[in-house]
Amino acid sequence: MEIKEQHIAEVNKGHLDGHRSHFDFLTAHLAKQGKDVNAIIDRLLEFQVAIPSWALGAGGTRFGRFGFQGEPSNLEQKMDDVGLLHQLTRTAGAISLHIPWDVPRDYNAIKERAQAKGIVFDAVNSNTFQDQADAAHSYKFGSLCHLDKAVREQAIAHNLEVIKIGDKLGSKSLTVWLADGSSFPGQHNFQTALQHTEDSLKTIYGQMPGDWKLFIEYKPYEPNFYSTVIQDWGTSFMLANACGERAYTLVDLGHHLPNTNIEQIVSTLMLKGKLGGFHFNDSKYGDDDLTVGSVKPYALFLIFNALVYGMRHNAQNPYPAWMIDASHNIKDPLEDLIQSLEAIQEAYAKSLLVDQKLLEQAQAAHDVAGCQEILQNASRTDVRPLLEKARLNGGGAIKPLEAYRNLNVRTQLIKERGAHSVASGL
Ligand code: LRH
Ligand code: MN
Repeated sequence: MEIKEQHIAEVNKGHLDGHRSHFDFLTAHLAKQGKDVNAIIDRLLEFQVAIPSWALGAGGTRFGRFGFQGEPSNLEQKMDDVGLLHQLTRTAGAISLHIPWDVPRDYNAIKERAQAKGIVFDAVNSNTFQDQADAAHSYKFGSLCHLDKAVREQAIAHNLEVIKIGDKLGSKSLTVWLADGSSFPGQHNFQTALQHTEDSLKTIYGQMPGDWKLFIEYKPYEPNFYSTVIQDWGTSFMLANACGERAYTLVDLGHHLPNTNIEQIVSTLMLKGKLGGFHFNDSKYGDDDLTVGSVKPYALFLIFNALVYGMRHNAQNPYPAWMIDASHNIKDPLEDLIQSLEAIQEAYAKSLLVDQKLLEQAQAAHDVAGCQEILQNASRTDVRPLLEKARLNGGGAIKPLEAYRNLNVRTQLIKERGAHSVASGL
């Protein structure tokens, strides 16, 4: 399934006038505030988010999975779906693979397919939280932290294999998330588990190509419910420092205990040059992996405000990796991802409107109410005309979700793939 440029031009026709009047009104309003709208639009277009290969089908929970018709049943079809998202949104120009769920059969064919769709390979993800049929050892009681050296070595070898796969595709980073932990007090010796994990990560880091980055993802609980070895940003930060300068902390928005101040974590990691990237999603309670911005859009804005400040003031921190990590239990996966991409672009655009100079002055004057006004002046601005303009400039759809529906993409995918095709992944 390909969406032709003229199809997008066709669906845009009905929205051009509305878009232009909103855009002109907003541009005039922002120009009065000295905002460079064109610079913001360029930033939005260069902002490419990696789509998780494991979130292109219907996810599920332990209570069940409700399949979605026309799911991509192999990596080629997953590339096609990311291509569709990128055609409509112009901000999904990358895919993040999860191994072994998405091992390429034909590397050259996959690379050509990606190139044809303007997609690059972002971080590859290892998986030592599930046992593979042919595995000699089980990860039931951990992987890189395991008491048994043979299990740790198996997990290290898997990560090195994942790097090899990513290297053949042009990826330049490995994300390690470990389910390793315990579900009952007394089950684990915390120190032994952490020391084994550190040594194992250092071994992986030591054999990573010199231009690669290691992203260490933390999570407080699930699937272990008493302790997780890499439970919080501090532990990930400590392990990244122990590994070396090309090891960083990866922030999955859903991996925080309720009411954690994530924007402060982001600021701290950027100041220390150790923020590697993000797994964007939203949540109400736990690691719910909901649509980005669907529950706490203001929290997302505050995180981007910290990011924009960091990207301006912390040259010591590399350009972060932007990735989505969501699971779609009841929504069409592509519609869900289109909404997530919109929410990410919206939060970024609003954060670019924050008058950081004015904020600094208000902070210096301890004008607390003034500080809030400066932030909310930006977050209360309807920036959607800027997102639409960026997409138009990039050849995308003014209203991607509406275009997806008007072009009957899902119906076409079901025709091509059948109603019962199932995607590998969560
Ligand atoms: C763990 C996680 C991790 C992935 C997995 C699919 O909760 O966020 O990033 O490996 O989801
Ligand atoms: Mn994640």
